[in-house]
Amino acid sequence: MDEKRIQSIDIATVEMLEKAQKEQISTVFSRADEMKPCPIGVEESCCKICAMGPCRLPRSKKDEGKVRKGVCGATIDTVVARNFARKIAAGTASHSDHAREVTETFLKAARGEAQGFAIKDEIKLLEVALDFGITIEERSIKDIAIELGEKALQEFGKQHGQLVYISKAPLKRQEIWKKFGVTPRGIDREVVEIMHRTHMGVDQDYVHILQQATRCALADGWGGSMISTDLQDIMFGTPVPVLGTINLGVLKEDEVNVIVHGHEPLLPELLVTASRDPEIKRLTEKVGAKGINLAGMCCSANEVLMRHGIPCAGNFLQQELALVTGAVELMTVDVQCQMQGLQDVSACFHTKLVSTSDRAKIEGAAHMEFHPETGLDTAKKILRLAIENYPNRRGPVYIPHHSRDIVAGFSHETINYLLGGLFRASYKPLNDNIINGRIRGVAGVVGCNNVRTTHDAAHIAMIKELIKNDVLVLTTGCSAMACGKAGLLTPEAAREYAGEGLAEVCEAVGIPPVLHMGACVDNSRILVAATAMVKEGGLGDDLSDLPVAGAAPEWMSEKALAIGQYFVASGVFTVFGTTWPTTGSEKVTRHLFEEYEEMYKGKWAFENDPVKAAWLMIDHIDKKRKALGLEKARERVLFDMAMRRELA
Ligand code: NFS
Repeated sequence: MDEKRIQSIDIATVEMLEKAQKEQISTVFSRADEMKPCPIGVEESCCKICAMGPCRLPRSKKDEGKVRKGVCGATIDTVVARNFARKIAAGTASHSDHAREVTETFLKAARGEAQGFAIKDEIKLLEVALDFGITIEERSIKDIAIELGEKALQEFGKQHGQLVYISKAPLKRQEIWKKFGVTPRGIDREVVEIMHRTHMGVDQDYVHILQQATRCALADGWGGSMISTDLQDIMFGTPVPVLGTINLGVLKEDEVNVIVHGHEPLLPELLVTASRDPEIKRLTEKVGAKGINLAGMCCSANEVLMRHGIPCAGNFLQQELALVTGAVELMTVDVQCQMQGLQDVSACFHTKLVSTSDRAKIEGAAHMEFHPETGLDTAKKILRLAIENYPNRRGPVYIPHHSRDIVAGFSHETINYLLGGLFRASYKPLNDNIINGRIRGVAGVVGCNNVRTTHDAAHIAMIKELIKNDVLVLTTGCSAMACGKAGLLTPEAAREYAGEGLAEVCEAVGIPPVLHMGACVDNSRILVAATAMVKEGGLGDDLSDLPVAGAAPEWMSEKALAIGQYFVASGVFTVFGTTWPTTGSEKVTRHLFEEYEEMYKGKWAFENDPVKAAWLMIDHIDKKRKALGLEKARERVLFDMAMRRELA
């Protein structure tokens, strides 16, 4: 263990880690100190897809100059490409299975069979129905919604043709996808095909394997994730800017604390409704608590924060620490990013850990399954269990008193409206400010925390560097939460941290320099926003022409790789930090880091230093500005005093 390792830059996290250490509670941080990553696995030089291995193929002196091969003859390039593709399949499957659950619930809601759910955003329903080619005319909202639900569900099992949302992308982009044979047909089909192609003895050409990885990732970004976002918006409301609070300090000593953790916002929505039920309130008073305090964790937190202003307890690496407070009566978990370690931590306190999805159980945890037909009843049952558990707190609780105010909920629709106004909603002001150079470009900084690097540090260092240099940042997931805790999600942050040009624009519109766009599936909102920029005009005719870049500096999950791959295949230069999973093969890495630029006009990069990574992004943005003939405009903004006076 490295004694000097800084575990987190977040003070609430540091305080709770001290408590956990004192009380000898195992957390992801202590377990990471005890277990070094496998050096062969880190570079993905290991093949275990058949029982003749596992074959270990790390670089070694004795093999220098030779092609490393497994016992079946599979080259290191095939092995690394297979491993990479399988991760993308898993990431796509995760987002898309979430989308399937949402779609099935949506269909039940449309038919009036989902307890507590309704169609909230009728305007978005009509817009999305048009995308799906559904006739609107004089039809009822119910009819349209049912047809949309049915058509959306078909996207998963479709075998031929292309996904509906593919035609939302700029035409030039669609042509590139066609040219390289990566236009996704059906969501499930692309995932299944990766699993088949990477089985022993099937696809054994790394370029060809990665082609399918790209097609699968596009089925995530322009398929599963986009369907989730759209149908969730229609059912629960499209987010608009909302004031919220973030960090472990949102937990309350004298209230019943319930944390919703996971990803699918279905049950969390109903928990919000149930927490306002008079009977639940009465029960809360009966046990002597001042109220019910619902708080979010991980991407579920982003969902309920954006739509209801529900406080957010923290991001990925804080999940166990929330329980270490001893103040949490109950935590619900559904799917993804939930550590099994939660069960051990909850057992140290009175906390009830409750799994709620029929696809995920945790050994030892209670299980109360969510089904749309009885969702509200289940939500109330869960809250009753939490209330009954309030008197069982063991000893004094300790809540770190750190939390920050944030503004979240910048959907594509909101940005459109904020910039252009209700009657002439448009991206023109954003494009104009990019063209005149006040805004240098736009970066999407997203993704996880990873315990192998200081919690939140890379997100914050990278984003501060970007906004200081007039790059507007769009953020989601754990990155968005890191920004909230560091005070970057308020309009005031523009004056404090942003460069002069970006600050001027943010102050004029009243927005933060970093826009919280939601959960990880909402990275699809970034694709939609970028497409709107292209369609607005003046910045080229493809996503790859835009002065934009993407990053996930603290990634850890397979979903992050799927996201990165669809960003890259959509023409976006994308930088990852912490670790890179193809270092075992120079050919695979060269293909993704260099040859992709020729093919998809977007490419991957890896840089562990977040400030250097920010500069890779800024240099790329400047390169794109130059190609658009915009470099002069920025020089004027930076150096022309008359223009500065005019701005003032
Ligand atoms: Ni996305 Fe990473 Fe998980 Fe959300 Fe957080 S860890 S890939 S940001 S909570 S999905």
